[in-house]
Amino acid sequence: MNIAILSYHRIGGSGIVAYEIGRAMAEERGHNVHFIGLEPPFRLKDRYNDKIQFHKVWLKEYPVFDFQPYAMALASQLSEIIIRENIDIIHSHYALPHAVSALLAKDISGRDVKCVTTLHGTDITVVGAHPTMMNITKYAIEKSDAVTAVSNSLIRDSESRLGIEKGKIKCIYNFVNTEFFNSGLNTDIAKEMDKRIIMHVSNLRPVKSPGDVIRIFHKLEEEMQDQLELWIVGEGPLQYEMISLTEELKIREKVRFIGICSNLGGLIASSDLMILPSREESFGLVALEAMACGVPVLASRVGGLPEVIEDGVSGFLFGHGNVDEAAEKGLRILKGKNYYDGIVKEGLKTANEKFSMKKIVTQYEELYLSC
Ligand code: GMT
Repeated sequence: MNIAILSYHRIGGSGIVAYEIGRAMAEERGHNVHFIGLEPPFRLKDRYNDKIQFHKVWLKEYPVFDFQPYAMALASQLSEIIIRENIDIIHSHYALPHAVSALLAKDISGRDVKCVTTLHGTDITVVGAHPTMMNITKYAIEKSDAVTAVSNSLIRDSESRLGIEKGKIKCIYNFVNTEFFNSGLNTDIAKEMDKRIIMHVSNLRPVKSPGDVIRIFHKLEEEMQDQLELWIVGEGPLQYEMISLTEELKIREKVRFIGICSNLGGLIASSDLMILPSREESFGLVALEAMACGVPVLASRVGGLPEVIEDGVSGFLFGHGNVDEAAEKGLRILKGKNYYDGIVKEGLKTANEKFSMKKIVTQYEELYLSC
């Protein structure tokens, strides 16, 4: 098959999943894959394959436009690619704008190309559910030939918030590439540390409740006196509020802000606990990446996270905003060696079995073939 993949190819769960699906379709299953976007997927830069091409979307600067119309430029250039490359499937990650551009490109090209759309979360819960964008999001879902969501929770949200008919959206979970995330990656970083590392990875936006990371760490630190350090990986708008909070709680010197890091697997594998206290999370790919690295996860009981983590078995869940419950569970993990090992073992099993890359990529390939 000739497959076009539309995604935001920056660092972030949806871009990673989109890239890994395309890479596996080309490298492991012999399909021709065309990534289309403003920038190539960042993992592609280090990896050549003659079955993979990247097509840059060019934007025409014009002073009358308040904003460059990316969705239209994409639709126009994609309609040409459909014909030139004989595209069979367009796989859009995010309803907006990608699925809309894909439908428009199909119409312009006049070809019977199939449109597959994957919903990742904020495209529904934040953007799509907003009255200004609801009708076009619903249109993109209803007109796509097949629609998937990364968790059952996201399917329920899409059905209830947008009034989508039951059965239209199918759940295909996210997965993790264990080449980049595994317990063997544990690096020199950890060996040089005399403290245990508590980690948080996100884009530090309000939906991630990053202030709770600091509050939970503060409580863990109070109990474990100088044994812990908090590492924050990623960057985003709430970073300065987080820094102020560390100063207020007098723990500034125990918290490192690492920023964006390309060796994420190595960093995660060097840590002892991952905290993910989000207000909303359709799946929580970083939780799965931590489990694949043999690191226990302490996450809020929201969205798709209970589908990824079994509370008390493969990780721990707490009520969103309940810092006391989170700290109590965090201490249970950090203080009990046998307990810790049991959670790690179950987390690894979940990452390698329930969310195995091979199994999930097969589900996408079967979906493409069934369209
Ligand atoms: O979490 C974000 O803000 C980024 C966003 C993205 O585009 O990667 O994440 C969403 O998609 C990921 C991949 O499917 C999911 O693992 C995240 O849970 C989801 N984020 C939210 O629902 C808030």
